Amino acid sequence: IAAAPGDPELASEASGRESYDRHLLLDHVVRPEDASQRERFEAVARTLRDFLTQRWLLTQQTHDRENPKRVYYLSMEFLIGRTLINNIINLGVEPYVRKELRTDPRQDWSEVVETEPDAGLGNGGLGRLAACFIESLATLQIPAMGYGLRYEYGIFRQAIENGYQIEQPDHWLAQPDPWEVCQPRQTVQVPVACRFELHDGVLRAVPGYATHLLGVPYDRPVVGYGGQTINTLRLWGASSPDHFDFGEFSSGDFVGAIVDRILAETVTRVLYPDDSTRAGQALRFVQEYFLVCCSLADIVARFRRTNDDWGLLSEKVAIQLNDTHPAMAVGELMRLLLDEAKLGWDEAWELTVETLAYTNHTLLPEALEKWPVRFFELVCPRLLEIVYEINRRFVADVQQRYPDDHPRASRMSVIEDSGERQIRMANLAIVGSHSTNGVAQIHSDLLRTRVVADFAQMFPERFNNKTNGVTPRRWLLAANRDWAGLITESIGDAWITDLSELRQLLPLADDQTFRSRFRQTKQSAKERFADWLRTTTGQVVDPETIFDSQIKRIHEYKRQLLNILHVIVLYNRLRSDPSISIPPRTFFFAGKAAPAYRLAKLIIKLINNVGRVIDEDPVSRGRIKVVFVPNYNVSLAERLIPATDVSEQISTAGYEASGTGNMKFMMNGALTIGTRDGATIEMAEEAGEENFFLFGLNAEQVANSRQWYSPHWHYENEPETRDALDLIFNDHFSRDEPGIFTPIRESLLDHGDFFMHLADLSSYAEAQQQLGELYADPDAWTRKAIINVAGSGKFSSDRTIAEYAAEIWNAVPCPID
Ligand code: DL6
Repeated sequence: IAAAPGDPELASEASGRESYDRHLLLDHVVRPEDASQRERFEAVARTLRDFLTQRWLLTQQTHDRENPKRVYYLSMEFLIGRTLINNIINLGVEPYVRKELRTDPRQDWSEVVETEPDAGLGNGGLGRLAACFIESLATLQIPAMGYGLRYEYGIFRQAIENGYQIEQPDHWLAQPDPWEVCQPRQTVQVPVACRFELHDGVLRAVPGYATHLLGVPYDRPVVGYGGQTINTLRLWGASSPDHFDFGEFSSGDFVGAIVDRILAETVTRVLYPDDSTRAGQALRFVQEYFLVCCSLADIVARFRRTNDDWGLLSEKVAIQLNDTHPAMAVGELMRLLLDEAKLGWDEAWELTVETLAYTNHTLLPEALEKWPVRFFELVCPRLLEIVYEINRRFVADVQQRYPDDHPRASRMSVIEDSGERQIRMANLAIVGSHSTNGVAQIHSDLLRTRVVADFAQMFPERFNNKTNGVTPRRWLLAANRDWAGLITESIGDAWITDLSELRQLLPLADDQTFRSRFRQTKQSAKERFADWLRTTTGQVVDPETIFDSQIKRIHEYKRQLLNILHVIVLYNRLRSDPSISIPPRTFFFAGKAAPAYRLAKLIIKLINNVGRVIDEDPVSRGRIKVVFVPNYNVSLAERLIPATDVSEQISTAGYEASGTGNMKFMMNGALTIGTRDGATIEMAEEAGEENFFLFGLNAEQVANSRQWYSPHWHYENEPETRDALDLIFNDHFSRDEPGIFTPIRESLLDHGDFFMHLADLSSYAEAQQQLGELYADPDAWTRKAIINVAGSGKFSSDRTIAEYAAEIWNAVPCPID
């Protein structure tokens, strides 16, 4: 399309349709009237990509010319979801695209949008945050690039069979992705000191080789709102050098000749599906090394194109490490500066520390990565040498500062010596960077005072907080068209790029007409969701009931178990007195459990079984309902969040680093029932605690009561708690499979209930009771919901990114003409 990007006026009337037809014909050899839905989607997406390409190139040219400081976001995960509708909205071409599509009578707008598969290149919050961040970086016109891996298989597809989670592969790239552009000319080499061989289906690394993998870049446009800046997300695909072993080939071993290539491609084949634990899988180690090597080679090459002086590196480059997964960057950047730039150690070290910054995303000790030294020896021995030297110097510093404190030096060492020698990646990241941040105030505080207190004492200036945020373009403007439209009609559209503008809604909380219009938007979102659920899963829900959602990874600390225990409490109340009044409620659960996390998978089974029994029992049918929506992903969140009245944020206090789903619900007008944890604390501060349903122990109480906490006490002394548990243990929900929930009993009673479900159950039930009473008063409920939306402005990722830019990266916008 020969038109000014982002300016539909200048696109000739026919050009969009022509380009669409041309893509159908040339890419698929099909006439428009014969095209399949998938082909139509690809043609629309490619037409749009044509449309934005000039702007994309102009962004790169401007950055090359202006030579500004660039930000690089390194992340093993980018949970992108769908792209089409968000690009259309951010480019401001929606009316134009809709009009063009109407010229093809067989083209259905929503079907086109929904044909796109979710790019599930992440597990949960950490990956989705990365996707929000790159969108905000582009919107704020900051010269930035995301670096990640091009997994052929994203997070598994979850099916539910007989209540159990079944994992199925998600081959999202089975059909060509219209957004990506392969850039083979910018392929990089990744040295590896071993060879990979396949023995009986097991991948083995054989030491003693000097080979390399190839990192092939696949670029995706990241369109900022308004279409001014189009940044790049570069995902690396692994390959092997393009050669045949002619000896093997001519002897007839064709398979042997190409096996290297197949093994090399294995590196980026699949995303590891566990979000909070990391058993030491060697392939994951190679993935992390591969991401770091490819990205740093690329970053350094770009820097050198416009800068002769290595000393300018940290003035021109900021690299943010999304968790410790890319923390090998500390060693690899040192290697580049020492071995390739030939700098001395001190200068190289200063540049490394000033260039890198690290974000921590979890306080769970099992999620703090450690890699066996032998993996480094096998794959990247030079990196190990450098890490040893970093550590030798660092431990010497510690000993000099705290001369008699040997335990401190050993706690802080980057190398763990007890048992198998391992590298502590969080220690490496903190030592080798100038900034360590947590993702909500409480998380940053706990990080500083508990998890890595020694480091915070030694480097207090390095520690800071950056409370998470989410992009309002995806999570409000695109996901909730009616509500977004009503907001814009009432206060203008400045909120789209300055979410603090939502404060202007505050007086409207007292406006009867506005409240009733808010309710209409909520009701139609609920009806739309109910329709979608019925047609896609066959499950029928009543949109007149309260929609209550807990959607997130299934994990003990997130306490889906607490939610379902409360449902059982309600069920027992109905069983003992069917005449009591309980506001009709639908409890939605959605989320994936790590395939090896047995208790989390059993919790899914329990939720499904409770749902079935409640449906079958006349005493509860139609009054409470439990729905487990399978295969939670970004698109499902985009549907369910606008339709939700009650947001469940009920983690054990001190364990949820921030949460970001909590923010999405808040801006979409749900009321939160939650613990004082993560960013929920700041959300309640913004909206006023009186507009929240907070309950349970706070983080300090959780920590202080560990010594004496007894779940048995609650079981013995709280009749509702005991009755709920007994119903589970007596197989009321597992008549066909007696005893299956024994591990839940063991966890809650015999093993001490580490996540303190029973400690919080009664105050949770009490808060739920108050919530139910408020819902009976629609005006009072709606008033609080609007106040919540008005208070959600802080939780835009634009605000978060502006803080990173000002306080960590020292980066400024670079406007594109
Ligand atoms: O910072 C994004 C997100 C937080 O909102 C969640 O609270 C936190 O659980 C999540 N962390 C992870 C952990 N992965 N690792 N390691 O996903 O980060």
